[in-house]
Amino acid sequence: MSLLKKKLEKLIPETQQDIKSLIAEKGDTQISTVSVAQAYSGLRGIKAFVCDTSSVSADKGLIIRGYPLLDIVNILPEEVFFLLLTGRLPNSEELTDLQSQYSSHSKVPEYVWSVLEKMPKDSHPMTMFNLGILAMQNESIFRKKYDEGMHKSEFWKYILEDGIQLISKLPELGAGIYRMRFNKGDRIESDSSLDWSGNFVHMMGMSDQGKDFHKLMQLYFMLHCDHEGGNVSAFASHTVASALSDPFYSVSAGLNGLAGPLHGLANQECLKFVLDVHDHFSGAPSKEQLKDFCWDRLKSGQVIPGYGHAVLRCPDPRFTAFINFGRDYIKNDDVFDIVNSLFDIAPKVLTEQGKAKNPWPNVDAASGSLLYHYGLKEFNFYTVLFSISRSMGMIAQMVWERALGIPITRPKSVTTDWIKENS
Ligand code: CMX
Repeated sequence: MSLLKKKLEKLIPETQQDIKSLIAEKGDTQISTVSVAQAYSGLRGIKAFVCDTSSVSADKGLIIRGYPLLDIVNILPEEVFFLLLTGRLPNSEELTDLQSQYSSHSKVPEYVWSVLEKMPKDSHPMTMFNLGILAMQNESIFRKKYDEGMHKSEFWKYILEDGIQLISKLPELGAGIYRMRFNKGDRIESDSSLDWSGNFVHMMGMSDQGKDFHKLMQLYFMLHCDHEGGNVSAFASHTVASALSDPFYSVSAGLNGLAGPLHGLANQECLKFVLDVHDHFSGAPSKEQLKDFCWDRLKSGQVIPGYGHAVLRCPDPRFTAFINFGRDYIKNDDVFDIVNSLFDIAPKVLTEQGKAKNPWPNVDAASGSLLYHYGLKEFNFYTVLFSISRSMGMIAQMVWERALGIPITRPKSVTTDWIKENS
């Protein structure tokens, strides 16, 4: 048995008991109310379910199991997955154990490539990635065990098993799609001596970008891992998984939400915006020019990608971590300079416009410029990287939802007539 599973076997009964007592003691306490305006506005701000893997505070941003993000930016993505699931960082034996599981399950079945090869050559990489995950649903152990009549107390174990299978395969799937979609040549065999991010860089064919790019990918996969439970992708995967759809179905569903331009696709949109600025001014513009460019964009009814957030009311610490990386490692780069200038200008423009509740940058504002610097220029691939990482959060949330026996998601909708009669 893996050390991660062993740890969870001990932790889960303790937490089940703790929550049982909490519900017995405080089950009737109100934690939220819903106004008519909220009912028409994306459920914003309504506290209606629990997610313990991470939380997002308006003025501090992401906190993972009690650790403010900027305190743990240097940990590996493998470590953050262990942390999301268990509430503590792995020791070196536990880390090696998890890494060896990732290595042993990294191979994507051949039939997946046959499916992807049949797709139109200009398919969006996110469509290919999500379809690849869905195609692998045939591998689900949870589904097989469910069909055999497994007891519900066993659900979490096979969600974990599927989850590890899936996470192990995502670097090979993502890298293979990159090479196929952008004509980079044959797929490159996985190298089990490398860590999860290093193996991804190797299979992309980008090892020649050196250790700084490897470090950037470790940071990238760590920073995007989770963002509590209510964002579109987490909530979509939570809802689908609550029907006992297995992790392949549920993660693919969540990632279809991540592919929207107001969510994860904003990283591709943001770099596109920055490159438009660069092309328009044939280099980095002055602050006045950049301000006018932002205003033109707003006046044409488009958002400034990478800025604003439904929960945050401060610069996203994930943005800060990326900007710090860029300032440490990247010199004389017009594209990164524009990202830095935007950080100065865009919040002022958005504040002046007075619509966005949060004028500050989110995770998507800087990441693309760093990838671009290291030669990963195909920006419609960027959301696949976000997806590889975010799958960890979805899986961790799913394991706990099944362990705690959270039932099928089914909030109640009402009609406009009902609101008129009852408000
Ligand atoms: N540029 C222009 N207008 C913006 C804006 C931005 N970056 N952010 C918010 N606004 C506008 C909204 O479109 C809305 O306008 P209307 O009243 O005309 O509809 C108004 O300000 C109020 O919106 P809000 O309450 O501040 O923001 P929401 O909670 O509704 O939406 C988000 C949040 C992220 C979708 C929004 O800020 C946005 O569209 N940002 C740009 C896209 C982006 O960067 N998304 C990535 C978010 C992080 C992630 O999930 O990856």
